[in-house]
Amino acid sequence: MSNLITLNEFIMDRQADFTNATGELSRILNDIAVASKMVSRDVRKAGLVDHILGAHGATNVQGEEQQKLDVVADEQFIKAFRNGGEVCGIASEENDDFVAFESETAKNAKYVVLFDPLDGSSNIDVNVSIGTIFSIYKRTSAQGTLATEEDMLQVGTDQIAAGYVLYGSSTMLVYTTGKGVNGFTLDPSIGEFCLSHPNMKMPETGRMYAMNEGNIDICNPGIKKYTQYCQSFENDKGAPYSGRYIGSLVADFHRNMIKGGIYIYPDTTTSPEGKLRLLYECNPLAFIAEQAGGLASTGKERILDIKPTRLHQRVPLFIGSKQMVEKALSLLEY
Ligand code: P6P
Repeated sequence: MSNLITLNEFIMDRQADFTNATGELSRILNDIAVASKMVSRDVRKAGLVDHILGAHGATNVQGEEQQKLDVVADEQFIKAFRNGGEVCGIASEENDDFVAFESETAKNAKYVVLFDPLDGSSNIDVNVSIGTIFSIYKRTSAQGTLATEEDMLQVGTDQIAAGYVLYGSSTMLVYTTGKGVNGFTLDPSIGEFCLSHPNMKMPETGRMYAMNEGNIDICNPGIKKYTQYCQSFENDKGAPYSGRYIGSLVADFHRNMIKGGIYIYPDTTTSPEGKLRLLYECNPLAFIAEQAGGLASTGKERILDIKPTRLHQRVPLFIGSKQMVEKALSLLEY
């Protein structure tokens, strides 16, 4: 037990990594950790407390029916950022517009956070892993003023930090501040996230591909060629890969971080921009993937290079082990 390192201890130890560190970012990461513990508690009892289960009735900006747990998680994170005093504004999948916090403390804060409070919510009722994804930027607007939409529409390479929480067989928080990727597992007996996966590296290759193959005939023909390559005996492994698609991006991405693999959600004839959102799904996971030695692309360009134009804009996503992403991209037909 003596080598137990809690998230809080780790963040404080690493504070020196940030030039002119004055603790704000550390406090934001801790605010995220506390909110994640609350969401984990609610997720773990989702099957029991019917006031959570079932559609909230409202639909979010994506036109998707909001599951009550989505809304609960969204409110949990917004409360943590509003009360934490280090964030001047947020953008979330569950909110049509961004939110600029109006207190004097918040208006003087330096950071904005973009997040998907509970990705994979369609899995809530079937008890499959779901996740939170977050991305932190320095504001571009002047301190002392309300946050602006421009603060939210920053290119992915300007992220200060990014991470995800996976509510799976255990609850894990994985994040980067641009100096590698580290994973923490929640120990419910002490209520602390503990360092369990130091310096995570995504294997250069793997044997698992994750894609909704129901889309195979309405996306780039090169993707069908790639899945056939994966399923053949003539591929780089001399044996078929395994298809593993959970339908929960964070769960599929985390498995690929550990075992190697690729996740593909392409543009299709019905969704010409793809399905996943650039700001609070693709950018944070792309930052983590690259920090761990992986790749993240739309098929045409690096995810992190895209200049956002809309809060909820969607992009195609090829993300995972370097060699697998490169192979998939090499087969695309334009
Ligand atoms: P489909 C969940 O809604 C999500 O955003 C990702 O977590 C997941 O990988 C994907 O969409 C599933 O989409 O179209 O395959 O059901």
